[in-house]
Amino acid sequence: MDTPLSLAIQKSGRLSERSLAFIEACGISFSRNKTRLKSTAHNFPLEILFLRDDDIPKYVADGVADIGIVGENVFAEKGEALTIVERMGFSKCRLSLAVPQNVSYHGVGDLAGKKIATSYPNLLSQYLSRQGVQAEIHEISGSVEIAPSIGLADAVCDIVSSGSTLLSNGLREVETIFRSEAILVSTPDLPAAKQEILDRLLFRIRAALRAESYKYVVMNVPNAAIENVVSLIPGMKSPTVTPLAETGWSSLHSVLQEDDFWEVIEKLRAAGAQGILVIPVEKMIL
Ligand code: PRT
Ligand code: ZN
Repeated sequence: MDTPLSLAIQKSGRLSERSLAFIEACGISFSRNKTRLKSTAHNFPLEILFLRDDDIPKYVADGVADIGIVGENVFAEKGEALTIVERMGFSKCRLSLAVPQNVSYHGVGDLAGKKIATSYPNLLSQYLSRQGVQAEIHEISGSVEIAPSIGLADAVCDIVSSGSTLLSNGLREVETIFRSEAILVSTPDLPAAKQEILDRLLFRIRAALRAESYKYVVMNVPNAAIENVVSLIPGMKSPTVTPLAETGWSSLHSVLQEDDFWEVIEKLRAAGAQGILVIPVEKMIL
């Protein structure tokens, strides 16, 4: 048996569920004992370590884990020399500056000399120095958003997703300084045998990622409209066209990208397509 590749994921929190779903989508199964830090997969040379997200970059850098799934915000803040192997497309959020709603704001220069509370002192200080603004960074580890209301800071720099936390704390988002999503990171110098396992894992991850952004569509099209309908379907190779029992009609099968899905469906209907079936794609291997 190969020495397994070790993957660090968040033990419990916003990244955990989707990280586990990816392992499952890769066809990898393991039993989990919630009190244990480590599990070994039954059907793939993979060991899974369950950690706090903040610790993942360092554990990977130190070689305790070979790869890890972590928020890009945490990765960039920690500054460890790791390779970003894949962007995972979930847990999208941004790191933003926010000020109390009743304070006027004309630009980042207004923050000069002010006190800004954050859990991301490195990303914030890099941003402020790029902007040529000097401010006092007050590092706190949690509940950053209450800092202005208790007089601890004039502004905050915190993770925002829907914006409702800022709103309910009387704050207004004024600058986005970093955009983040979950990423897969690796030590830059994996031994060849482990790199080979990572390549196998990546092949599966990419098939699952690709599948997420596509739908399989089946529709009935009058033969006279086939050429027009086909010209409306972007990407992939040409669609499959098979005759229906009813003369003059064909069934057309293709894949559509999620992004422009509805626009394409509307155009297909206008061009004469009927009985359109939309089916999720489980894996897509090119
Ligand atoms: O216990 P552990 O240290 O492992 O977890 P944690 O509590 O430090 O992290 P966790 O689970 O909260 O977040 C893990 C990662 O999820 C973050 O590093 C981000 O990459 C990503 N992520 C995505 C978010 C959010 N969305 C998010 N909304 N992380 C935090 N938030 C918080 C934010 O701090 C703020 O308090 O949610 C609030 C804002 O949300 P909205 O929707 O009100 O704007
Ligand atoms: Zn954390």
